[in-house]
Amino acid sequence: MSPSALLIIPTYDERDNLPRLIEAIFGVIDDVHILVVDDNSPDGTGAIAEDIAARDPRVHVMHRAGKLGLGTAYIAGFKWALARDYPLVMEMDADFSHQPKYVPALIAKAAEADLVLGCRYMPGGGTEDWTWPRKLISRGGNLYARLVMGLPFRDLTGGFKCFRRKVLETIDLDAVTSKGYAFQIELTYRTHLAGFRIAEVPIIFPDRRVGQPTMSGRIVREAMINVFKLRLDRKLKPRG
Ligand SMILES: Nc1nc2c(ncn2[C@@H]2O[C@H](COP(=O)(O)OP(=O)(O)OP(=O)(O)O)[C@@H](O)[C@H]2O)c(=O)[nH]1
Ligand SMILES: [Mg+2]
Repeated sequence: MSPSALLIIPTYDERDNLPRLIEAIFGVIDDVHILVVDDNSPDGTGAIAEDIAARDPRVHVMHRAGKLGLGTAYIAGFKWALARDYPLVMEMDADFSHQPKYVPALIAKAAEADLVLGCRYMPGGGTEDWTWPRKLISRGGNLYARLVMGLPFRDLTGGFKCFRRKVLETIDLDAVTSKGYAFQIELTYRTHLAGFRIAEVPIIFPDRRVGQPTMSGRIVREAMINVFKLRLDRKLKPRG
């Protein structure tokens, strides 16, 4: 049987999370494939991923030369997926903030939508263990993106998503400009403008337990500016 979905997991220094994560994913769903996109993690995550892939044919690894950023890791993963026949392609973080137990729910919802967003800000969803500044940044970022972009979705900054391959074949992956926090917003914006159906499913999002946090003021500023630029981009106009 061919797998229903490819899960793309970008990694940078996730040696303590990755083996447990892959095991947990296959514990809830076994007919998916996983592509780890590792940016030459100094902690050796890439070699650990290779070990797992050598034992399990469902696991694949892409190695990149250095830390090139989350956005380009996903774009590279999408292209890898499109060169094969996965009907669904998912984005997932390695740090357990995206809980494996929700993978089947996102896949199931893709029966009726072209893009499914894991959503923290709807009934049944939420965040755990967040400090108030982090809550404020996330809530504010979502509100800002929603207003500036005119998008009717509740979680635009999350990165736990399931795309039908048609979406990735249609939107211009090489035109995606955002790298950090705004990358997720831009993908959803482009998907929406191309006329695809987008649905949300509730997720509880716990904070990372192991490893280094990456959020910084610079990332947030870049995101705010990028969202505004995208909205003004005349090449990006609603269809019809
Ligand atoms: N390949 C690759 N993966 C990355 C890069 N930066 C982050 N990641 C991975 O992308 C996922 C999301 O990054 P996180 O560090 O969890 O980002 P975050 O959730 O905004 O912040 P914290 O969880 O608070 O650290 C994780 O699996 C990281 O290992 C990168 O430059 N390249
Ligand atoms: Mg995280």
